[in-house]
Amino acid sequence: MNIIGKLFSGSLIILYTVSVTACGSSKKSDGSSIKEEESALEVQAPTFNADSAYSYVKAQVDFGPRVPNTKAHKECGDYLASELERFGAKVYNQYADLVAYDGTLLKSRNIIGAYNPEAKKRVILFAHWDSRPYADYDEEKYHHTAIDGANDGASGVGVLLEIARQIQKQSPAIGIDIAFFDAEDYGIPEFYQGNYKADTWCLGSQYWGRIPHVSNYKARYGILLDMVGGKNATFYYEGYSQRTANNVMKKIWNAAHELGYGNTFIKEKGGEITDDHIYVNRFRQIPCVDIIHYDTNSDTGFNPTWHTIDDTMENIDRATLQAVGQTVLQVIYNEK
Ligand code: AHN
Ligand code: ZN
Repeated sequence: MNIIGKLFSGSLIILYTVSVTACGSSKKSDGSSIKEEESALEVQAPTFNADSAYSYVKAQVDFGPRVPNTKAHKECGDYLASELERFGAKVYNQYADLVAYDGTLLKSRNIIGAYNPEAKKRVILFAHWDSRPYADYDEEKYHHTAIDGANDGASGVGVLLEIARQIQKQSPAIGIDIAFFDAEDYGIPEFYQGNYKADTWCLGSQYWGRIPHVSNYKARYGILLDMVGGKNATFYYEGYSQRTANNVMKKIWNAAHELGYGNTFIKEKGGEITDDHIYVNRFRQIPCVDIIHYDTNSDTGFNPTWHTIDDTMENIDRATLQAVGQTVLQVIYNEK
């Protein structure tokens, strides 16, 4: 869009000096004009508070490991639903008995907070809130120890609770749904001796994908936050997101770079990961992007504390929460 177009378009005129450098049309040598990338910073998004997000991560960890069928899980579920309510969302609870890889029935609960529920234009933000019953990437003696899941689970939920708090103060132009999926991390462990069973991860999102909290649920796109609180976190283009939601993914990474988080959001390809976004996309045809800590130097591809007993609060870094939270806020406040 050129400057005149921008002045008349109703977008923020005060910020046009910023956007002129990044947008506008330019003439190619053959005389035709090409539209350049628009700046992600035209709209003023609220300021994400990482201390607040950190406190929501800690509150979850303080319950103990949130393994389905435990007291900590039950209590944390109640806490999350009440927080979403406190932040003004319309809250839906989905209870389901989901069958784990070994036949265990998991008393599961997906928790969804809807903002502006009547709006047709929607974006869904999600994370898993359960934590893994096994430290199966730790020493063998810890394989059956449940992890704190400060990063793996609680970090994404903590960032989303802070986003919920911001939405209550100043609502974006579109409807937002915040979904906390259960039973993501009860997937088949390496040490299991029984028969292999496919699709054992992401049981909560698989359930929601088949039976969403409102019938015929649709959204423009979805953003999954998984392990978004680790130290020196790096987020690469995740393979499945790239194939099914390339435009949204580029939009997120561009926003991050404009906000100064270029060292965290790396514009290079990472791995392809089985995660909740796959099922939200597969069952509901919603393009989804997984923002997930990917480490090119580690054996697992994930951060060094992944599925170990070291996935604790000591390894949570507010700077990472800030980078992810501010980026996601910017992206959703840009939607119209
Ligand atoms: C697998 O390990 C197959 N997928 C990673 C999904 C996950 C587990 N995210 C967090 N914990
Ligand atoms: Zn996990």
